Amino acid sequence: MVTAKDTDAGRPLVGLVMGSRSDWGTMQHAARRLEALGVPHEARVVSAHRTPDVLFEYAAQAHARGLRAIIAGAGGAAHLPGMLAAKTVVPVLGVPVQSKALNGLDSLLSIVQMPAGIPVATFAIGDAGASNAALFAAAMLAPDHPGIAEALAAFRAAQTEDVAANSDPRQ
Ligand code: RP5
Repeated sequence: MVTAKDTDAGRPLVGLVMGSRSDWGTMQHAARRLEALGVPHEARVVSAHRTPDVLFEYAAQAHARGLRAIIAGAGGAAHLPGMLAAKTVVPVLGVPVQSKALNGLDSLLSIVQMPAGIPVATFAIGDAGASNAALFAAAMLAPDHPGIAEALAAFRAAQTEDVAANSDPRQ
């Protein structure tokens, strides 16, 4: 069941941002999961390096625009999640994008090693991290949004059933 509060006239509850269009291959896994769970969201390219003013404006307006979580994906010297977190109280969920040079270890360390005071919840490198960040955002929203809670419970149940129905690895 999707309630009026869930959609709230289509106003996004989750901001999905990434440092480059080249991150979309990874971040689309978050978008797909949010879509499947009925979580209203938006997607934007916001670069810490190339568009710092846009980053500041996005973060500064995030709470007032109704965003309740920001999923931020970036690769390499991945400042985007930390810089967003520095400018908003909206929880930031960081997704390290797998870089070519260092396989995403650079992205992971850039995002996870925040000094005390400005937290960024950090997920696994790559597609799994993007997907899990979306599931985490849905779990954050679930207590206030029964439709999202229901969709999340259904996803978990289906996942469990799928393992049970395919438990013989030889088939
Ligand atoms: C980061 O630099 C982006 O998040 C991306 O992962 C990486 C490479 O960006 P492009 O050169 O592909 O635009 O800022």
